Amino acid sequence: MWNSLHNSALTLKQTDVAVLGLPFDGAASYRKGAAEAPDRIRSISNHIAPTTEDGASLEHLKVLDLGNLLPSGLSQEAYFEVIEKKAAELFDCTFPTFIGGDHSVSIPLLRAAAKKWGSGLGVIHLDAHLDLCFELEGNRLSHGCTHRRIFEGGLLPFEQVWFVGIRSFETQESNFLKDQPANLIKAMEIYEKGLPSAAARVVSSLQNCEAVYLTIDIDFLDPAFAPGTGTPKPGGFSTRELLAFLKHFAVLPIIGFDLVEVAPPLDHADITSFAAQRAITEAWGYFINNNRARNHFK
Ligand SMILES: [Mn+2]
Repeated sequence: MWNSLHNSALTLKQTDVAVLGLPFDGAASYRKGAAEAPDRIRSISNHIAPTTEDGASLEHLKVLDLGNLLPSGLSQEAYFEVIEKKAAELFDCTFPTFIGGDHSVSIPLLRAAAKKWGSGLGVIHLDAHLDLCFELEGNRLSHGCTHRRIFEGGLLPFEQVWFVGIRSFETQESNFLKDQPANLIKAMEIYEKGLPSAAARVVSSLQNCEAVYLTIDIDFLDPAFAPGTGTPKPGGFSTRELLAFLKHFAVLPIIGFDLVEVAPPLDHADITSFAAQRAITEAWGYFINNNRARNHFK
């Protein structure tokens, strides 16, 4: 799909979408492999027609695949500065689609978005985990610390982030949440009250935001649907349910998203990469034509 849509002659300002791979899994706490995801998902996409599941064609999309931004021997801090700078450039002129990498790569992405939109930004975090640890295994830039790093320094108001699909708590995260109530929709609540009700809570809360950023950890899905990920958590969602969430969020001014934690070496028959590719395709179908989302740069 991307090889038929990708047009290297486009300038960033001319694009509808820019794809950037972030092949970094140095901050995964358990099993690595997410660094291989951008290339695997690209490769799969080249065998899939550029159409949504509803039959809409994406052939009109102006797509520029920027390839991978490599860590190139940099420290994690230095690499993240490079990512943040690139993300800021992309947020200024296109709809970025970032492919991780472990979830730590969202730290510079969220920083860039928060610096641009500030209190006008909403964030939707689809994940089994909160990623609110102060520190994990001695690393403050761990994939388990993503949002904790963002809330520090008041970069983003806590009440404008929605944690959806949560079914895992580190003790330090539970302690943190005692002082700092979060917009939390646990997996069991979605199971008991239904997906539309969960989606409606998020949408009504964020609908007046100037911009909404979406970060999708593939372990939001149940391991049955996404076995290829570093820290799977049973009791999650089907691929069908993920796609349904995306459809609900189409009314929001989504300005870009990342999809992280796909780990091809841990996968079976590329199930997880296929799910990721599907989610990216549907996200483009739902979000790119959303006029509200495009107003900020057109
Ligand atoms: Mn996770």
